[in-house]
Amino acid sequence: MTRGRLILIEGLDRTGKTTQTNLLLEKLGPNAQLIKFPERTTPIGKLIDKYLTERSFELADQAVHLLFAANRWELSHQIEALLRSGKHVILDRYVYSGVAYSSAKGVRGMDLQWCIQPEKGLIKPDLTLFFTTDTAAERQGFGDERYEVEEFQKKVKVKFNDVFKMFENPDYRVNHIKILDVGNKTVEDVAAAVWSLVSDHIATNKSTDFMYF
Ligand code: Z5A
Repeated sequence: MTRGRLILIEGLDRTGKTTQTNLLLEKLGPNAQLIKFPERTTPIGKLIDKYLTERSFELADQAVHLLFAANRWELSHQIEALLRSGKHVILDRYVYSGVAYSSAKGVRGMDLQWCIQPEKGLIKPDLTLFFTTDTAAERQGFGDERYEVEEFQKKVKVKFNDVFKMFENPDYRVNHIKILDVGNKTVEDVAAAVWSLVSDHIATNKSTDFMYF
């Protein structure tokens, strides 16, 4: 049996990742499962949620970074089992967010190489769609959580570029990142672009091997 595909929708804040991962789940039907990171209901996820929503709850930046990575490890066996059973797994944010947001803080020593270490060994997505825009801060709900500050989001955007460049390195063997500019596009237009890339990927990629960070 061919394994399921690991499909990641990554991107800047408020670019419509949750909207589009939900629509993609509907399209793929019962043969798919959606997992959103941070997964806020697990023991570690509850701590992350508290950190993001309560500005008085302070944690060292290094500890926060390790919590986000640990949250992915909490779900890693479930993801692998689903893929091996033939189900497609859709991810809403994953490792690239972890590295981009933490390194954008500019904390001494927390560079890209430091940030990637706790992610090593996680399964790599087969296909990553990265949503970018210049207009996300105008969208509803921006500003509710800790990182939703325009200046910080600009730094995150630069870091995502650096992260993807780092993964162009042949050692990482990741060549499945597609960048979609979603600014001023309707939900339906973005959904059509996503479906075109995902359906094409599923139709043409049948490898059974996993790649790992
Ligand atoms: N973070 C981290 O630091 N390290 C990590 O390892 C991970 C995450 C995994 C919470 O993430 C924070 O955690 C996040 C990164 C950090 N901080 N920031 N900033 P989250 O994924 O839980 O955040 P969220 O608040 O649930 O998602 P989001 O990024 O803010 O939004 P979104 O999922 O991209 O967008 P949406 O909810 O689908 O849409 C936003 C609004 O726009 C909504 O009103 C939609 O109806 C509207 N929308 C959607 N599409 C469109 C289009 N095409 N046109 C117009 N309006 C639209």
